[in-house]
Amino acid sequence: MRIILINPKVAGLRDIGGLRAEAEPMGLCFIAACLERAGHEARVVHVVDGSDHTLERAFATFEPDLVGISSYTHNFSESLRVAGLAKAHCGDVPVMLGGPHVSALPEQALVDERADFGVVGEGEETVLELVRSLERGEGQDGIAGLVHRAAGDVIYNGPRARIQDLGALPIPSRCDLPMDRYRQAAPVWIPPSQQRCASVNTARGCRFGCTFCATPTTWGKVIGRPTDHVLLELEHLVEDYGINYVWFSDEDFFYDPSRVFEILEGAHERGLGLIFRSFISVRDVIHCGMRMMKDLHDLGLRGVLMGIESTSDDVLRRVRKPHRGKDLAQALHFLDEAGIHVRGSYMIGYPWETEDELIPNLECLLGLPAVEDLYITYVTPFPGTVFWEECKKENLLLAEDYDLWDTGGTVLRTPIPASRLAEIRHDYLARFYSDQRVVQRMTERIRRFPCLAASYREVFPKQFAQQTRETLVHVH
Ligand code: B12
Ligand code: SF4
Repeated sequence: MRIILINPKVAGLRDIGGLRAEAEPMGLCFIAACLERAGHEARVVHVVDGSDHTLERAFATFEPDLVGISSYTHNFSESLRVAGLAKAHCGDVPVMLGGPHVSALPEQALVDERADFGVVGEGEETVLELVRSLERGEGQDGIAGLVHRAAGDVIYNGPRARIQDLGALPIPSRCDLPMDRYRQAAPVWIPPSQQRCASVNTARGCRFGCTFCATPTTWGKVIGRPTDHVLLELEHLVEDYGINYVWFSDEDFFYDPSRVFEILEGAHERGLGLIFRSFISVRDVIHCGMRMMKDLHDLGLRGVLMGIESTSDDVLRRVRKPHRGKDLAQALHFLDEAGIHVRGSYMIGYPWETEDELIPNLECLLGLPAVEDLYITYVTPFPGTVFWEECKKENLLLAEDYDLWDTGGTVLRTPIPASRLAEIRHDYLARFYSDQRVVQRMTERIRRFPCLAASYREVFPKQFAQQTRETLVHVH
């Protein structure tokens, strides 16, 4: 069978601070590799520009028998639109939707006739069984993890057990992707213009249960790929794609620090010459300690993305974040000493946070060490999360239009009006990047690691005030 797997992009997605750096849709790459291993032809289409041209060309040249579309909450309506496009171009081809939104709201996947199947949770095994049933002209009643139609009803067959041995999966297939396009906008040794970046997924799930996060909804407990399996993929990325920079895109990369060490050490021993960036939680930095962070830096870990989310203990407790304010200061100190670049992600728009509380909470951030780079989003109650249930119960949802759920604006009734929140966010970010303490941090890092100057100059020119740029140029 010929299967196209699409990662759609909403044209005009709100840009809320540099995370727009594209990355390979790894879920689809895993599914494509499984389909290919089973003897099917699969093509992954990553719509990076938000136009229909790429899709229309793929439909015309590949002539699929089945189309799959990845659906986040904010692009659910776009996924349905792409489903309609596929049907229009490929003679009513069957369409399946999968991804975080469908995993949270299984039956919703088929509210619209443009979608024929929904895949809940992990897609690899369900898709293989679905394809087999379509080839044989059989029904789909027994396929766990699948939503389908039967006699006019939408039927969810119930969840599928998680794959326990991720090492049994093939190495994800990236051969259809624009690999020269992927960049990480963080000043981590290699300037974006010289990056050959790949995103590698080493584990699925997370140990924690933050109320706002969609990861527990789709995945639950963390299951890792065996180290050798990850190293095989890293070797392949270097040899076949000339990759020099890897982003570990799993959110609980550090669930077992000894595994992290093995992966980085293994890459080092193989002489792959890679540098790395990953997610890390505040708790994990403290658990690993400064010595280990330094060792990981020396093995190539040059940047981390850390979920700070708030500096207020009250907020952190309410959203069940596993760290507290005092841990944050210590973790940042360790990372600072280790020379690891920190991008902090922070959320505003909590339904209980007043302006009198938010402003000092943001102010607190400026006094902390190490954060040089900040990503501020609006807390968003993704379907299926505890926070979503809480917001529904308290009648806090303003918008049911999922297009707005891209974390680039509030969809909640908040004590601070939406326009004022946007103003606070805008003003704070402008102040953050020109604050002398932040500039000083960058200057210090470039002094310690002069080769970083080129990277900083490329990543920050627009955000920096003239004064900042002059300082950096001067130091260099
Ligand atoms: C890497 C990542 C990104 C990357 C790129 C992702 C990409 N190209 O797909 C970047 C950094 C660009 C990104 C951006 C955003 N992201 Co993001 N991202 C992730 C992250 C951390 C990992 C994704 C991943 O690789 N997972 C591993 C693979 C194996 O799993 P998977 O993709 O889910 O796929 C499996 C199943 O879901 C299913 N499946 C998925 N698609 C399909 C399709 C079909 C047809 C089938 C059958 C099955 C199927 O099968 C796959 C294999 O088992 C997830 C969190 C997470 N743990 O998943 C958040 C996550 C997906 N992101 C999220 C969000 C909100 C965003 C942003 C809106 C954030 C922002 N404001 O900037 C943007 C939107 C970007 C866009 N272009 O639309 C949310 C989505 C929540 C929701 N309900 O929609 C998540 C879940 C984070 C969270 N914890 O809340 N993201
Ligand atoms: S926010 Fe991060 S730490 Fe919390 S559950 Fe989600 S992935 Fe895990």
